[in-house]
Amino acid sequence: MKLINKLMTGAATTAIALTGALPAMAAETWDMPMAYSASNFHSVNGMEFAQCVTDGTDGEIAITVHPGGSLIAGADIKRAIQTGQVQIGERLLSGHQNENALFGFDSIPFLAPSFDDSAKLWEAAKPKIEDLLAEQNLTLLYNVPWPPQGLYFKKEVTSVEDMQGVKFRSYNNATNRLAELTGMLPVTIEAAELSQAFATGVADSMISSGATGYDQKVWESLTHFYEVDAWLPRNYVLVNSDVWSDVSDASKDVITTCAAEAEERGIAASKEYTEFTYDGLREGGMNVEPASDELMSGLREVGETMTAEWLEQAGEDGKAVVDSYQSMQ
Ligand code: PCA
Repeated sequence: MKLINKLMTGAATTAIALTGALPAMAAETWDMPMAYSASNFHSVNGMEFAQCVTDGTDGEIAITVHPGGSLIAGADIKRAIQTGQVQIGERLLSGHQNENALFGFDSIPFLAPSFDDSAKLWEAAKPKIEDLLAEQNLTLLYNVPWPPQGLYFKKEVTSVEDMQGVKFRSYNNATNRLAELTGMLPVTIEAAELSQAFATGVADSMISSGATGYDQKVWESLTHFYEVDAWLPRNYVLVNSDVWSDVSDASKDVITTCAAEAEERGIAASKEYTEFTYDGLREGGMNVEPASDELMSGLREVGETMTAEWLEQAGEDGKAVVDSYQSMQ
């Protein structure tokens, strides 16, 4: 065989081999760390989203979910996605208010205390948050609010004075600041570590949703939940922008469709989970009731301070978000 023929045959063989290998070569696995327990509604929703992508792309992109902070702890998930350590993941962005105050737009006390208000606030904030994420090599696929935040204690609390000196678990700057302004002692603890933290007395209180108290069976240690409806913080599913730009148009379509469905499903689950988990806390033996007027008025004062501080930190962009939200009311 002449050399040229040999080469051609070689090339043809390689081409056939490549074609045959294409589906396998194109197949990618994306690791998706999530910080909250496997049974949490965000995690269940994320697993459905992952399945939707895996099925919809015919395995071209297969997503493996790692809930409960098992692969990466909540606080480190954003960086892991940014740097490409993982391709995709879910994070509570208000946990990064130190980096940019805008990330805390969803944790301003009493600004948007219902699901409807929270949806409007998100609409107002979305362009700015997406820009901010783009600067950080992150692309937002979907986000879902937690149910309204209320206060958990190990005793009856009817005023801010009763909160003095209590050890308080925080999950972001806003919760930390709330503790400081009410005379509590904040300690940052990941949701996945909560049952243990309460059982060992590292903390005796927190602000969170009924969902997180329920998922972590906090009735084993705590006794009271007060409905405060302070804010509805959001979890965001983010993909590394370099990874995203390499995705084929067809797969992008599949992923954005799965993401839109996940967002809708997640919001519905969050709404449903609110009452369901209050009932669960009651069944666990906790007192679940609205906060007293006195407690609420003390918290509102604290909320005013926190709102002013946030507006100061978030500058013009922050003010634009709040103004745009208020114009929708
Ligand atoms: N649960 C999360 C954040 C907000 C919520 O309801 C947590 O407590 O960590």
